[in-house]
Amino acid sequence: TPPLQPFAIRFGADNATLEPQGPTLQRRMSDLEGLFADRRAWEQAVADGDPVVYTVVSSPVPETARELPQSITTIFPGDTGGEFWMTKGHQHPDPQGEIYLGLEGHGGLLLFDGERAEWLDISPGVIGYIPPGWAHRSVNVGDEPYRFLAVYPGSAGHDYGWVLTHGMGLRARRSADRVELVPFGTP
Ligand code: M6P
Ligand code: ZN
Repeated sequence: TPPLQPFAIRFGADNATLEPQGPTLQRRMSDLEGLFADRRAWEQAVADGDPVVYTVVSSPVPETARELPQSITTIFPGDTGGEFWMTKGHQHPDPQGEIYLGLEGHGGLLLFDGERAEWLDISPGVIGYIPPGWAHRSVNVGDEPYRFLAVYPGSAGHDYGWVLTHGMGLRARRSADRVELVPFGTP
């Protein structure tokens, strides 16, 4: 594929869209099988309307080598069995970095390199840096939609199986009025 020509990309209303826009996707609860600690609660949520947990809108920049795609992810507020709603999370098959810029709401960026887990609070105006080799998952810890802009190398790729095999080190649980980070194995 030849490189793109220069062009401007604008945030749409409420920072929810990019214009021009490329591919979009919606992930429902049923797409998050095996990710929440409480499987019964997950099954109940799927049976109980299978809500949209998050959406991703991308700019038209393709996921190809040397290009630099961007996307806005919106995670809706909620918890399943006490675990805050979150993205599937992935590792880059080609270890390359990525940044997340907080746009709306209050979230967290969970990072795991297979041994160490880190948690970054992300609010509007904060950039979370994802170094090469760290799997990453975003979590909405607030009561409104959490949105962030992601910018990532087009050849990084998405490995979802890695997270199913290795976990993410920590889970983010609702505890009274705050976030409780618990070890991954804790039910
Ligand atoms: C961000 C980026 C995307 C990713 C999306 C959803 O926008 O990191 O590459 O696809 O979040 O996360 P996931 O792929 O883990 O569902
Ligand atoms: Zn990524």
